[in-house]
Amino acid sequence: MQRRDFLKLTAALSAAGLLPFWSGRALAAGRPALPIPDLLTPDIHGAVRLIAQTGTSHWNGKAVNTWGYNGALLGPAIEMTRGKTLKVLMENRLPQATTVHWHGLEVPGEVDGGPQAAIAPGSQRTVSITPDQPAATCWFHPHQHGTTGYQVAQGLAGLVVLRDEESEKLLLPKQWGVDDIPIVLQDKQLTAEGTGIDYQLDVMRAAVGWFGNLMLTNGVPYPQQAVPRGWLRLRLLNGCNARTLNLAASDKRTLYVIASDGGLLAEPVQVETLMLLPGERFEVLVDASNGKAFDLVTLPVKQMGMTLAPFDAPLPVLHILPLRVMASGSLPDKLATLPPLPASDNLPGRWLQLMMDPQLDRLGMQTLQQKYGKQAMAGHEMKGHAAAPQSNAAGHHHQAMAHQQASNGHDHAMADMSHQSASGYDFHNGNKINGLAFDMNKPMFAVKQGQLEKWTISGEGDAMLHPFHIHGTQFRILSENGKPPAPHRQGWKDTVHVEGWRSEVLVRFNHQASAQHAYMAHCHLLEHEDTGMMLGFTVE
Ligand SMILES: [Cu+2]
Repeated sequence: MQRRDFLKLTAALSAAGLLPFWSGRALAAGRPALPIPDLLTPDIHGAVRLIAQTGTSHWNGKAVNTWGYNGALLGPAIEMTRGKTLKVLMENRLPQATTVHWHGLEVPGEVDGGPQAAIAPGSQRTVSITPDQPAATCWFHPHQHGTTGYQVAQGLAGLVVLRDEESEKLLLPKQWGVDDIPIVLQDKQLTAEGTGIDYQLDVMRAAVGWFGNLMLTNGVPYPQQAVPRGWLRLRLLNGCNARTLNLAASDKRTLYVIASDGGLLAEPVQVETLMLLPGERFEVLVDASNGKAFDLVTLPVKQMGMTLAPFDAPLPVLHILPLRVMASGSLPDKLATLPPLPASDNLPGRWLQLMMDPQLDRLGMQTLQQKYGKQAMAGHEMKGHAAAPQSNAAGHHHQAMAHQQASNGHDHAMADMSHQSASGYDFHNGNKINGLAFDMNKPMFAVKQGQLEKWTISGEGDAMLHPFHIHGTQFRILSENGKPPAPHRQGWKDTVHVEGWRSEVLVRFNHQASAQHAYMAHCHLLEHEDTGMMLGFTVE
């Protein structure tokens, strides 16, 4: 038997709970195996089929109605190759309209799957994707305006594994599900009976996002994975609606970050903890050659609503158990050639001011504190009025609009705190960009195809996290929340951290997007997006 086949067999046995005698003792009884999504490769016509459907998942011994692609929950990992056209035949067997957005892929607007590309229940849609960008771990998920958060929470999300010639030449671990391990991380909230996903888009979630107390890794709580000894490659996706994750190894072993959203970094970056915002991907290599078992854990974060148990302490999300078989991948010193950042002084610029309606901000925080107590506030004070933005005092001098917004919030809040209830307020357009809630019929601006631009995204005026995502591009971060980006965030990215301050990115759009199929730029905290913090733009 070839070693490759043996490893595959080992993985298959491990998944089936039938490990060989020499490793069987090591796996803890009762802990589920990590489900590995199928790698979906094109048929002889260069096509794959993606069916959005309903199904049943089992958590805590109860059957729960969930949604998935080609299955009951989540989806396959679709393999794509740079320069090769892949046809995706999509079918909607859900009771409501949905779209399939290719998050991170640079594809034309009509392929991108934004809110204008709705597929009605019972209908089909086919797109042709010819990726022309470096190898990367991307993903696909619904982008139906107003219900994106709901549909993702029901279980709709899958990975895209984009390959190219250069990256295949590297000796990185590349045996799917053996030493190249996809990891989709999501939190969920189940109903009190435990038989349904308890999704709510109310004033509290519109402000802080939907969150839950059940943490899932590829759809199961705290699974285990037997691995060969040596280098492991973890393809990490934060697929949470709103929750930031802060990953580490339980024994603090080094994580070697090799890729961000849009592909390989120039060289590996060593970190002990790795923050992933909602929608972000990173690939890390971990050295498992000492044969010792360890956990991948998520550490507590300071994000409103996300501090509650079990996230108030390091929470294990995956138990990793090295076997006696040796792995064959390695960690190269050099990974990819990234173009140097061009001078950005004379580039066309755009200013995107993220705004939360002060009333939404206040009512949302108020409800959060009433429901869950002070420990849910992540250190933000509710002194009977909207939270004072703590980290952005300086911003008010620079940005009149944000200042106005913030101070209005305070006055307003003080005036009607006592007689305003969350029930009488319509929050559905409570989140905005440049003063406007998302309007599907009005692209906000037009960008010239191929033109490099500098976009500044500002979160001045509120204290919330805004993981900001732009369609149709992989960009470079010039500054992130007023600071130079961390080394592992200096490569290709499609999501940038905005929190109380401003971030600058260098964007270019190589494909066109018409008004009928505009590209989106939005907060990837899905409840902010669904309540208006999104804009459409064209590329001509
Ligand atoms: Cu946001």
